[in-house]
Amino acid sequence: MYDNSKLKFKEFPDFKEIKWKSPSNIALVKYWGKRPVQIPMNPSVSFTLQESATTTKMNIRPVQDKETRINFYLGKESNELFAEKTLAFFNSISSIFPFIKQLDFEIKSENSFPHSAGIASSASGMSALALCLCDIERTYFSTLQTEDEFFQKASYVARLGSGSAARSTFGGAVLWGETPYIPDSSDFYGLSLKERLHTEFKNYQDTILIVDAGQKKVSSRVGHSLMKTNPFASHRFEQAKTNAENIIKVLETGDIDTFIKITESEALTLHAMMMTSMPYFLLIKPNTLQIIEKLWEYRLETGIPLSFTLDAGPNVHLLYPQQYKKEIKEFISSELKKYLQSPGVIYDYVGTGPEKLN
Ligand code: 2P0
Repeated sequence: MYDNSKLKFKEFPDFKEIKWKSPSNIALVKYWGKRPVQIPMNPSVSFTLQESATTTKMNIRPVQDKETRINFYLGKESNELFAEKTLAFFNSISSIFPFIKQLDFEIKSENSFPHSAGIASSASGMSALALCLCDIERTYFSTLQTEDEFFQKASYVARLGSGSAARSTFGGAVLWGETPYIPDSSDFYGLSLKERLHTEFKNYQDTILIVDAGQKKVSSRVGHSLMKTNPFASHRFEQAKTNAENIIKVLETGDIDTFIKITESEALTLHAMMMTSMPYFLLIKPNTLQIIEKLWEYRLETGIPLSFTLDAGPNVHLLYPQQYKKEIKEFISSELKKYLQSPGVIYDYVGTGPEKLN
């Protein structure tokens, strides 16, 4: 779709540093199951986060040896594994950006959140890389001149790095995957739902409770692939299609009761898919369930529309309208703190999307 043999330097200009900050996102309707190449089995919908982001600086120069070299720094440390992974990713997209083969890269990447927080750094990291590459194209080849073209291609490329990254190149809420309800939707890139967001959701809060800061035992890559043989998979994909359409309607109308039903059911279904895969596995911990039980009691007692979602891990994302921030903070300190590990609590909220920095 985006292969373009013209994107090659005939001569090298003076290169400037390129710098992008790109957010992570939290799925409300989950992507779990895919087919080659990075095509989701169902549409997913996410909130873009504001505080949890990756900032990536890219410096390029004409290739010195025969093959592209990448130096990758995560924070201040040189990271050989990330360098290798990024090189493999760049090689896989060199027909989209033929100039990659003509360049060496120095990439310096920093996450605003601790590694142990279990926030998807692949989403923010891959989208930041994709935005930098699209920016090289835009700057030196004068293509991608409209915002729509630029961010759509960035989302397409980010998807090839990590599926959920396709949803990190836009702010507000994002749909990735085809649904008949939204005619422009695509399996190949995300679509911003920002303009459709009801006021209720524009600054919705996502407070992340760190239940376990350890490395998870089963990767998302393995989790996705186990959906190929999961006996409930086809029903799950149908359910997610319905939920994606309904959550978009909810985001448009501000119907928080239905929002709660869909997001909590999606979170539990995601983990049910893990438990019913073969081999089966568990990523939630006893304290994940303790928190969910407490949350349900609290909602019943107070009437405050606090709900939860889960990513592929044990940490709990508390979702609620901004006006209840004070109450939720008190609830966390009095009832939930005892279930948490350092760094404990990360306050985030629906964000504005990626940003070019200079
Ligand atoms: C999501 N997750 O929709 C789901 C819900 C985790 C739970 O997408 O193999 O890192 O890179 O495409 O995107 C995590 O999987 O997987 C994920 P790849 P990714 O956010």
